[in-house]
Amino acid sequence: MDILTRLENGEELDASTLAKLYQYDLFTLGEIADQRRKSLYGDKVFFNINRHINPSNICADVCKFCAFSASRKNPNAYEMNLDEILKIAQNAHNKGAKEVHIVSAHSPNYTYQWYMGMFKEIKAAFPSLHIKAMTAAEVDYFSRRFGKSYEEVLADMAEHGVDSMPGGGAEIFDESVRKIICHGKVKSNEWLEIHSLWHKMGKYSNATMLFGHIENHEHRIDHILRLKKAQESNLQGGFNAFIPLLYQRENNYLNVKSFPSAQEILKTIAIARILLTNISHIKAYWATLGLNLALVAQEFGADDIDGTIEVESIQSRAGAKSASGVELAELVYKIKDAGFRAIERDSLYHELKEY
Ligand code: V47
Repeated sequence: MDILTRLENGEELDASTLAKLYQYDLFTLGEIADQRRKSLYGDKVFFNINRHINPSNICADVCKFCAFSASRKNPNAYEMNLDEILKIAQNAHNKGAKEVHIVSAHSPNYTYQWYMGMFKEIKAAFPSLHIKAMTAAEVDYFSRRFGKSYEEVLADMAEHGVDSMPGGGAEIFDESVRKIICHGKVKSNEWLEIHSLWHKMGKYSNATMLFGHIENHEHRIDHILRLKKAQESNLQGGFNAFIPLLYQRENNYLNVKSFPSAQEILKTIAIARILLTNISHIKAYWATLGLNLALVAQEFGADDIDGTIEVESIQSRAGAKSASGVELAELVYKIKDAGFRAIERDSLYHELKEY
């Protein structure tokens, strides 16, 4: 029996069998994914007005795919102080941002108290601003560096104003790939454990997957299945969105020779929608896909495009055309021009406004 029928019959299949989904043509996968997406959200495309803040690019870890952290390929090390960060949050708030997405390199220079205090000051100054901050990789780094358990770090984050966690640091869960691309950083089981502990606190987070580098189809499916399993055991809280991040190739140390075609990228998004029946949202992150492909992806299973971002430093350092974010008017125009309804959401996917 073919794999799609077996899936429809509710059979549980392993990653090597499911990897054969890539052998289907794009439109077969796209059709099923689009039906699922439409039955949930019709022709709505979700986005938010957000501001990315990356306090420092000085990093104790060395991920081969990363062009953001200060190194020989990026000699411009920087470290923001609290005033700078508060000014950015103030500006973003004035411009209508509902979320600050704060992710930093693993800088050995910030103290635990300073970092937690930064969240507290932002929350005190702008109580309505949702703070999405601290990847599981940062939680793990803080835990190792300051001798605290994951539980302690997560409890302190919540106490100091962090509302939800972003999905970064997941990369590819397969240990053999991880060893090559980000040896030394948070391990797959630790990443999953940190999110699970956060969910047990009744909190929400996202989950990413970095794809299009040295991994194969089975590694991607394995990654998706591990997330699905983790979400199954959540009694409260959980993953809001799955975000496949397309690898950007410039200014980094990963020696990749071939890159996925648009068909391959869209298949990955469609397969995610088909398999991840328990994660509500699939985000086609425009900063890695480009706005045009991210909009096409909305017909292949995605329902979200991320937001205005304002300043983007991680993917743009590696070649993406996302350094200055996107103007709200342009984002809305493009969503509507592609035939969708442009729905501004908050960080937890409550609908705020239709444009
Ligand atoms: O984990 C680093 C990725 C991630 C490259 O939760 C790269 O809503 C592509 O996680 N090419 C951080 N990607 C960003 C992130 C994220 C982004 C947007 C929304 C959300 C969310 C989370 O950036 C890292 C890493 O996988 N990254 N280098 C690169 N060369």
